[in-house]
Amino acid sequence: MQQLLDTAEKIRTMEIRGAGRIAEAASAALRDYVLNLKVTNIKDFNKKVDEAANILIQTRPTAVSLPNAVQITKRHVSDDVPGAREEIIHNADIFLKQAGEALEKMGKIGAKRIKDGDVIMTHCNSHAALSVISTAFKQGKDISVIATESRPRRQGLLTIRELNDYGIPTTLIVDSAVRYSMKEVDTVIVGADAITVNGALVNKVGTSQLAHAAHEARKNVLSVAETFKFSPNTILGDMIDIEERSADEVIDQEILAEMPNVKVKNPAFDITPAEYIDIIITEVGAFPPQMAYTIIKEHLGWELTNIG
Ligand code: RUB
Repeated sequence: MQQLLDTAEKIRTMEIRGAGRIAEAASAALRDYVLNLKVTNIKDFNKKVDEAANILIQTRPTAVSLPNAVQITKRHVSDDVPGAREEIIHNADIFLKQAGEALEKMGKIGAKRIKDGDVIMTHCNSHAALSVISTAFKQGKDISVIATESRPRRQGLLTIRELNDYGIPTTLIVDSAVRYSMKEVDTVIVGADAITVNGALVNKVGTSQLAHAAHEARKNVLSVAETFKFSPNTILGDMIDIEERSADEVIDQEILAEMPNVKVKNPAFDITPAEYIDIIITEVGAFPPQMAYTIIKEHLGWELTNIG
């Protein structure tokens, strides 16, 4: 259990971050947990697995990839412990393999939407978005990137390092310079923490204003999202919970304490409506956001009738 708790803590504190990476870490943690789980009856086994799954799911509320990965990993039909254990280990191994392959496939599909000479704007630090950008660059396309800082956690600094290491010409801007810089941009490429059934994109706070500015300037907006980032529960009317993080990330607590009339709000994500998104690049193809229901139905295997 300690190992699983360590992973949960790393996800909570964002040592492991990004919707894809937290999904992979949770799936691997659950696999390693059942590997060492010393119970002999299936009822106890299932109870322990559910407890462990809940610990992982509760670490961060917004990225749907996390509960999806946990569900995909823990489901089993065996009613004996060795069989159930084997199924969960197998599920995790397949999930991790497919997640790695998805990044590559999305890179190839998305790169077709990038032309020679394009200027791309990206936000935060998305491995999926970077896969598309780096694939286009490796194909020899002469591209450059404008990357936002992404306050308050400044994930943009991770992005510019990665882009620099690829050799891609990159400009760092502060988040408030997005609209001013949009005139230079051809395509906006961002990742996703969740895609809802009506095709809305939930991603790092600031994504919606970036998409709004792109829409106003008639620039394309691509979101790159593995199918496991689509949210089945939104079919049931559930809303995506937007993570509210600590004020410490925005302002020093001592300074804040000097101003009793001031409070801080720090939402980590926001919601971009489907009409601001041109296409969603998944590992199974490029789709308009309006096709989100089909993706959920066909690729997550969940329909209205079988969601718990
Ligand atoms: C990260 C973020 C990323 C998505 C997609 O937020 O919003 O755009 O998670 O990332 P945080 P990826 O830093 O708060 O986790 O494409 O790597 O899955």
